[in-house]
Parts: sequence; C-alpha cells; structure tokens
Amino acid sequence: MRWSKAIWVGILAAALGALAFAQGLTPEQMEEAKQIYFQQCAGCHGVLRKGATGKNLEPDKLKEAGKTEDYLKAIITNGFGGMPAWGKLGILTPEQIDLMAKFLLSPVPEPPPWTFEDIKNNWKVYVPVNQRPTKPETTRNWQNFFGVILRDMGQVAIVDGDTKELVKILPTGYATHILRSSKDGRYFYVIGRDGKAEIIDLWSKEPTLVAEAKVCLDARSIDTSKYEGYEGKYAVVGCYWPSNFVVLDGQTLEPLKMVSTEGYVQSTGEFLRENRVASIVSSHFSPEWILNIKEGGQTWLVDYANIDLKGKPLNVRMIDTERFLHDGGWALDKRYFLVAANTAKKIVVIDAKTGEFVASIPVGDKPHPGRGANWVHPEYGPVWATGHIKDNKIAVIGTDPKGHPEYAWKVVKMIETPYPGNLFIKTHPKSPWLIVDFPVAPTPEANATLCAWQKDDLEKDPICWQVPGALEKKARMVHIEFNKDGTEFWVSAWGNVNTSTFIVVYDAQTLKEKARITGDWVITPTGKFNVYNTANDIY
Ligand code: DHE
Repeated sequence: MRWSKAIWVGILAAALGALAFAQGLTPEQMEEAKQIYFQQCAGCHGVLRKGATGKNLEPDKLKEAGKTEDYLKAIITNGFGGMPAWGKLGILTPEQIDLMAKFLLSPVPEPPPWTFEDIKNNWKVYVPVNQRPTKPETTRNWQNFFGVILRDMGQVAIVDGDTKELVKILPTGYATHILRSSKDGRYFYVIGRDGKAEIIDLWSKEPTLVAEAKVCLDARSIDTSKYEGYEGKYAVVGCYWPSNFVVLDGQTLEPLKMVSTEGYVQSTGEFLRENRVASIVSSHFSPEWILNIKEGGQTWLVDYANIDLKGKPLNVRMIDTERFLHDGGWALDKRYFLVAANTAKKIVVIDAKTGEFVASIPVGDKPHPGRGANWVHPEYGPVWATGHIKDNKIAVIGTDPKGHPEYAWKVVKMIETPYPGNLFIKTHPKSPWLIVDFPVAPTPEANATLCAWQKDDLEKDPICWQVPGALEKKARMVHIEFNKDGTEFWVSAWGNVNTSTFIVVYDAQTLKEKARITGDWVITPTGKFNVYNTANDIY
C-alpha cells in the first residue's frame, strides 16, 4: 500500500502532539511555543536547537546537564551573557516563559521544508524591468537616502538624508533584517527573518517595491553580483532555514538556482542539517560571492559566472575557517574580508583576490563587527575594528600586509569600553570619531549610551553620553550610519512595538545633536543604510 503524504503528515503531527502532551503541552500551546521560539530564540540557538551563537538547547542535553524547568525560567526571565532578559524587558509574559521552559524540555519539532517550487509560487514582479525608469525620476538627492528598517512593523522607511523628511514607507515583511545596495545604488535589496527578499527602486518618482520573492523560511543575508560586467545581474540570499543559498535574477528576483549548505563539520565529521548561511559579500576582484557558513565553519567562494548556464560547472570553493561564522566586512582596500567567528572568539581573514584563508585572529568574547569600521591610523596604517557582545573591548586589527607588515592581521590595540554588549561600530573617512553602541549590555543606562573614540589617538579616553529621551522610551540605541558626505551620523532608538521613538542625528565633527527624526511611524527602528555608503562599502 502506498501511503499519501497527507497520511504521513497526519501521523507525524499526531506523534508530535502526543510527545507534546507528554510534556504537558496542548497542541495550541505547542504552536504558540514554536512561534515564540522562531521569533526570539532560533536565530542564536538554531531551529534544531543544536546551538550556534547561543548554547545547545536539545532536551536531552539540557536534562543531562540538570537544567530544570525552574532554571530555564530564571534564565529566560533574567537573560544570560549576550541573551536578552526576555522577562525583565517585558517581551515575554510569565505565562509565556513558563511555556517556553516546558517547550525546551520537549522533543524538538521538525521544521517545515521550503522548496524551489515554493519560491517560484511566491515570487512576484510588481514593476516589469521595461516599465522602470531609465534615469532618476525623483528630484531628491536619492544617493543620500537612508533606508531605515522598522523591525517590528515589517517595514522599510526611505528617509531623505538632506531634508530628513520621510519619503515613503514600504511594507517588506516580518522582522526585516538588512538592506544592501546595488552597485549603482539605484536599488535597495531587502531581506527579512521570514526569508522574504524585495527590491526597492529609488529612481521612480517615489521609492517603489518592484519585485519580491519568499526565498526561504528564515534568512539574514542578501547581496548582488558586483563584478565588472555582472553588475546587478544576480542576487543571492543566504538562508538560515532550510540551510541553503538561492541565486535569483538581480532585476526580477526570479529564482534561478538553489544550493544546499547541509554538510559536515570538517574537524569532527558531524553532519549538519542546519548549516546556515550568515554574512555574504560580493567580490570586486572576480565574479564571486563570499558566503560564510555558520555551523560548519566554512567560507564558500561561489563563482556566479556560469550560475544559470546548463551543463556548466558550479564552482564553489570551500575553505575550512572557524566555526560559527557570523557578520563581517571589507578592509579599507576591499580586497580582504574580515568575518567574526563569534564562539571561537576569532576574526577570520579571507583574501578575495587570491581566494585564500589569510589569518585567524584571536580577539575577545563574541566579536560582533556588523561590517566593522575602517580608518588609517597614524602608526598602524589601515586598520579595521570590531566590538564584542560579551567583552567590554574593541579589537583594532592591522590590515595592510604590504605597507605595514609588522601590524598586519594582529590586534594592534584592544580598547576598553565602559560596557560589554556592543553590536555595531562605525566611522567615515571624513569623521575623526569611531562611534560605538551597547544595545545588548545588561543595564538600560548602558543601552541608552553611545561612545566615541578619537581614531588617531586611541589612548585618549572616549567621550560617552546617554542619549536624552532613550531611557524614558525604554529604547536601546542601536546601529550607526553616516550620511553620504560624512558630515553626520544617525543612530536608532530601538523601543518596543507600542511606542514611537526617534532617530538621532549627530554632527560627525563635534558630536553635537543636530536633529531628531520623529513621527508616529518611527517604531522599532534598527538598521539604517545610506545609499552611497552602502553601495560603495564605506564603513
Ligand atoms: Fe543581525 C547583520 C544574523 C540579531 C540587526 N545579522 C547580520 C548578519 C547576520 C545576522 C548573519 C550579516 C548579514 C550580512 O552582512 O550579509 N542577527 C543575526 C542573528 O542570527 C541574530 C544574532 C539573532 C537573530 O535571531 O536574528 C541577529 N540583528 C540581530 C538583532 O537583534 C538586531 C539588532 C535587530 C534585528 O533585526 O533583529 C540585528 N543584523 C542587524 C543589522 C545588521 C545585521 C542592522 C546589518 C549591519 C550592517 O551595518 O551591515
């Protein structure tokens, strides 16, 4: 007898339901817990709960380690290391915390699949390529637009960097994560936690969503082909679940190719179904993307020259680097790519020109650079820096093997910060300051604080200040972005979904507040991306 898929699914669901009942969870509670786990926990701990940036949460392992329901409730309420205090912050209710503690001690539910067919069926072109403008129709200075993520609203706001006016709000999807620009800056490419990718056209009279595709069920990264001759031809999305990368048409987001990243941890031979794609950058030296495969600890160089040609080889070079790769950015020369292996407490360096693994540099606990910050130091030459989630340190690394070989790929300076819990640091060639946030530090006062170090004199004490109004709004100051000419930088006040907050604009020379962007639409602002700086990798 051949059993239909529906019968199998029914049996599986019933089995899972029975398991859940065994842990005292009804099917409805199980659904709620799965939802909360996906929204708050899976990013760090993985859908299969094997751990990555966060710890392993498999029920057997928890039980073996003597982690009781009460212990789990206390951790979820009060936070731990870089993990937010979900209870204290008011994000989860005591009942939800109770539910989550039970859920963690229950068998791990099977995450659903998402096929190439599913992507095709969830792909839409809103404005065909031949109906898009051939030159900018907007009269605004679109190269100084900022794309501001309104995380919990599932929106991206386009704000005019010259006038600070809201130009347009576009619906993007659940918990939009990052924006990246096409090489000419015309398009913003958007990716959200729900795996939905979009293209926003900034040349239209007003910014317009021109295409969208639901590429996976969970994702964090997107980029485009930037090598000469291939500009904007392809886009690539790095998926968390299912673990794969998907190549799309760069103008329409039509899915072209799906490549699984399931595989083995080279050092242990362990097979990983959850082997997620973290950060992606697009090489300027060859038609290649650099993909960082988190759990497996590999950096993949994906040659996209032949990617949609039948019968041509798909050339992927896999380099074993370090485990739990996360975020990273280019050095000043845009040849060397530096990426955080956050649990290994290392920064990995890849040479995009030769395709070689150059160095693995020990830094502090849980490095988290965002894309990092680049400048030329009077003694060390070109340097790149990262902050850390768990340590109160900024590691400054020499990046000029030719001109300053004695400092290359070494931590030339470890700066002490007043708090741990940094997520992003940023500078601009025209600003003398390195700006640092503390959104995951353990106190609200630290979360509301920003610090600035003088780039050419790292011995000097920083200037730190609590942003007025942030504490009252229960907001964490997060993610710094400079405007096109580097005269000002913007920081988001990340509050909760019921409260509008603000984006504060500072003078990049004096650090004085210049303006505040407010309005009932400013809800949960997180990342902000200036068109010119994002297109040109200026950070
Ligand atoms: Fe992010 C970048 C993953 C939590 C805001 N985030 C990235 C990148 C990855 C990543 C892989 C690099 C993309 C690239 O360059 O191609 N982020 C994750 C997670 O897995 C994690 C830890 C947990 C999760 O569940 O998502 C996580 N990230 C957060 C947040 O809590 C932040 C502050 C708000 C949010 O959206 O949830 C956040 N992440 C950002 C931002 C960037 C980012 C703003 C881009 C920084 C930049 O300047 O490029």
